[in-house]
Amino acid sequence: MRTQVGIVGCGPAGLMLSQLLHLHGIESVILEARSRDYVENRIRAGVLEHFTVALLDEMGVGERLHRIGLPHEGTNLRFDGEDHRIDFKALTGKCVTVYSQHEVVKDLIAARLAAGGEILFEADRVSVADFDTDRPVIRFVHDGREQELHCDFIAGCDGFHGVCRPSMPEGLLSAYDRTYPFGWLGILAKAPPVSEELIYANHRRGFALASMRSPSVVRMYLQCAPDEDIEAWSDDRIWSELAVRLSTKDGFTFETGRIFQKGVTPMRSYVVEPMQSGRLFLLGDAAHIVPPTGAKGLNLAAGDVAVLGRALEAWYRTGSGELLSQYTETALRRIWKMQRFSWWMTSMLHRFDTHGPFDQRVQVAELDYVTHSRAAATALAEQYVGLPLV
Ligand code: FAS
Ligand code: PHB
Repeated sequence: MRTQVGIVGCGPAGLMLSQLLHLHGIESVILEARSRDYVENRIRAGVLEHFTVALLDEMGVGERLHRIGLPHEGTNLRFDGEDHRIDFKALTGKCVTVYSQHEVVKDLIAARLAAGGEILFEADRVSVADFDTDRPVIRFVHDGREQELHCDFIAGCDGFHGVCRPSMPEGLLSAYDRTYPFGWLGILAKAPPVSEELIYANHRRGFALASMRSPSVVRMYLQCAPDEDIEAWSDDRIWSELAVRLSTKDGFTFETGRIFQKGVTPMRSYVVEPMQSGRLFLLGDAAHIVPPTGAKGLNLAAGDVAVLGRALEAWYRTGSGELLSQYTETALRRIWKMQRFSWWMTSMLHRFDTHGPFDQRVQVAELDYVTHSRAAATALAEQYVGLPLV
């Protein structure tokens, strides 16, 4: 097999890159380890930045997003039993859209296949080679047959546990890593949203987040131990803990419902540098992980796609490799700013066992400052809705 860009991974990064390249007349083939059904139903992120929505519109896959997605013009920080709204629209003129990552994946797969794009699902034993030459190759087994995909470039969009990052030359990568002393217990439930906009709650028992997926499905999270045993959390226990952590002085209550999905996600910050070696480029979770407090994971993948897509388009159109050589530097400038934002939101909103009374008062003072200073609220808002690409 032969194509121009071989893409490993059919998550948001791989699919967005394939679609963007297609718009520029550049061919690609996506190799995905899992089945189509699996990737289209994997529950992950929920909030799209203004910039990501614009990119999906540019790719021609925004129709369903605008039809069923939920535009949000602000969010709420809840602490000491009171709500404080951050008004994205008034402070930045922009908003975010609540639209599930797996819906984005469905839209992109449909668009790629409708345009004759090639996605090989359930590809086994994928390996990448010769990316230090101008003839890189991806080897894999599909339908029981060993195959080779010869290409000009390889895009490693295979997530944190993929094969592309480990295939980079020994000693090349520097990893920057922070593991947090907690995780998130997340649920999906058939219930109406507890509020019109998201609620990020700092409570003495731990962080809680009330989000949503539709007018009849909620997505909610509780800070928990990183290795929390999900079996120890009955539905009743989850709802009662959410009620405590989301409580307010004026008696906030909300409707519960049937929980149909629950799981624990550990929290970490992670970046590798550089994000490229020869003709191999890393995008999305293959290169970086953020704690989901800032709703950045999927959106950072979109940023990488925009930077590499523009560089590949220039190479094929002019033969210039200048933007390709600057991929890491350009992508990392935005990645590190969003790493800092995600770390800051996580530090401000979560309870740390190592925190004493002084730390807890400093945390509340930071929340008080952010929610009463227009300058501080604007800083939070412009980072939450999405910083410009460069
Ligand atoms: P992905 O991991 O989405 O996709 C990688 C793809 O590569 C997968 O389909 C995988 O099957 C495939 N693959 C892996 N190895 C392969 C191989 N050897 N061969 C072929 N294919 C291979 N972000 C938020 O903003 N908000 C959230 O609330 C949030 N919640 C999350 C919850 C969980 C449990 C996880 C794990 C992540 C969450 N994230 C969240 C982050 C998440 O949304 C990622 O940022 C996003 O999926 C990144 O997209 P990709 O880089 O495409 O990686
Ligand atoms: C979600 O809806 O899944 C979500 C929203 C905001 C976050 C994290 C997750 O910060």
